[in-house]
Amino acid sequence: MNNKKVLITGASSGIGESCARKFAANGYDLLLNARSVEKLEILKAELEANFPVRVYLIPFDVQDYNIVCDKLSGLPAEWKDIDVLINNAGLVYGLDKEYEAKEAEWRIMIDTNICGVLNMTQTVVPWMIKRKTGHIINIGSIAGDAAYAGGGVYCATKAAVKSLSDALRIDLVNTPLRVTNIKPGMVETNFSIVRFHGDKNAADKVYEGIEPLSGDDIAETVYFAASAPAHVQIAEVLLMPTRQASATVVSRQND
Ligand code: 8X3
Repeated sequence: MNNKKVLITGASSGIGESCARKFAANGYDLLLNARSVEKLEILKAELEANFPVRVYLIPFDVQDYNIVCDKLSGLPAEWKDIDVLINNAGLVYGLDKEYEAKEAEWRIMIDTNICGVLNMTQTVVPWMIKRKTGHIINIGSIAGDAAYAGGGVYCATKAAVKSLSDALRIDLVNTPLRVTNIKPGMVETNFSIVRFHGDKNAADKVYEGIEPLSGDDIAETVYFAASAPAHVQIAEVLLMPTRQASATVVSRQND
């Protein structure tokens, strides 16, 4: 135990779940958020069995401002002392052309990937300012640096995460708080399975002939940023597989 607390959104799978394991292994108490409480309960049992840490579950959808405010303001006082906020919850739907993307899908991407980050930030950062300590780590994407075909809305949401991170860093410059934007390239999680609406074959093709990053690879970098000395602010990290050079340039073994 190190008496520090981390809040992770989207903690029931992928990068969020890996971050939960990494921070638990380093003695952080954990506030874990996701939509599904069942998966969180399994993770909580595993973490508390393996590490001397406490886990508090906060299952809700980050899309809704009122729900986020309500659930977080109802936390017991000691759990409001959040040292690290990892805004990880995010998703992608489809590879449709921008003018053909389905409204219900692009709205969920915008509401989760952008509004979700804002909802959490607006609630937690004032508490951090009051305590004069805190680190906001946003999970952006290589997709926020340059758009790609069929990625219009997803790329736009991750470009927004970069702008929100940069502006927050400026807004907090006269405080001890730090802001980091982690921008992964190809990471094999359920990301592509969700993109292709559960079509595992389509998802597997994305990573064919290349060794993608894992959620654990990203968690290492997130933890590196969080554990840097207090005077060091890692503003951004862009990381990708060795055989990836940009969002669209990838070398596959069978090329
Ligand atoms: C995920 C990166 O390029 O697969 O955020 O969309 S990409």
